Amino acid sequence: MDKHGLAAGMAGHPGNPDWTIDQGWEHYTPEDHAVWRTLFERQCRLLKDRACDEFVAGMEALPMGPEQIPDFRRMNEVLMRRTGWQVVAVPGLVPDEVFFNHLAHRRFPAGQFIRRASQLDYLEEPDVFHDVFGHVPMLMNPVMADFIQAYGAGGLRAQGLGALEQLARVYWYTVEFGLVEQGSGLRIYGGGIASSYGESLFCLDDPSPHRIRFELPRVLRTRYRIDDFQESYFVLRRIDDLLALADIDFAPLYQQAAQLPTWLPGDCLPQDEVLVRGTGAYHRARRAVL
Ligand code: HBI
Ligand code: FE
Repeated sequence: MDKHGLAAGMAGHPGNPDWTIDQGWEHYTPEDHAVWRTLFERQCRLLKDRACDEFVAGMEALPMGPEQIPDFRRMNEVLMRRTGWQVVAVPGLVPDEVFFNHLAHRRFPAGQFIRRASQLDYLEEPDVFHDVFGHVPMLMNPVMADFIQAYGAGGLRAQGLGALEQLARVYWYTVEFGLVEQGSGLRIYGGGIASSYGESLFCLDDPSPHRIRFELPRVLRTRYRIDDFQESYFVLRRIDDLLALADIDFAPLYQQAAQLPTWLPGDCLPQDEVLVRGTGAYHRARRAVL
């Protein structure tokens, strides 16, 4: 089981070693494009004052609109020119090794399928809306582009050190669920939030989650949720802070972190720079239900 709590390749191993498949853009049905349109229009309305400037700029520069699911061939022409990245289609989650290898070579594995109209808000595996709407606009930003490649290269090294779990936490609390200070408030840059209606509201508006300053040693030891909204969000001062992360040799930090206990997703520590202390009410209510 990988960190999504799923067996990678639920959609089936496509046969070739890097798990890529043809997007088969011509085979998307009108229903598929209609689901894309619904999700795209709803998220664009919601993200107006919530997404960070870099996300908005990336989106505006991409051939991506509500009409239809983007054709990766067209989108990659723009993306490649901007940051040297390309999106490759995969059937769903792929094994860690394959995932890190793609990222290290500036290939972003994107789910080829799109969710059903009946499951707009909950998704087991990243689909094309999560990956392309959620992640690609930030891949147009040179700092994020370098960071994710460094993350991929680091992942290949981390495997040798048995530190994948720690490194996955960094990805989770930045690329997936990261917030950044901008203007007079907090803004979204994580693709897992940007592609989620509920979490785009929850992470900024709900009194329940903590908003804590991103510190690498802290995040390396903080576990995360895969089944629900996050209990804490970690906040960068600016997107460029990711560059410093891309240059760090994580190895010594893994060693230190590995000797120490992990922290729970909802912990708020004395040494934390707490921007917003959450009430935790949302998750407490859910635990009561389970
Ligand atoms: N990790 N091992 C692995 N495999 C994936 O397919 C994968 C992942 N982490 C994150 C992730 N996919 C999704 O967030 C995609 O959006 C990239
Ligand atoms: Fe993702």
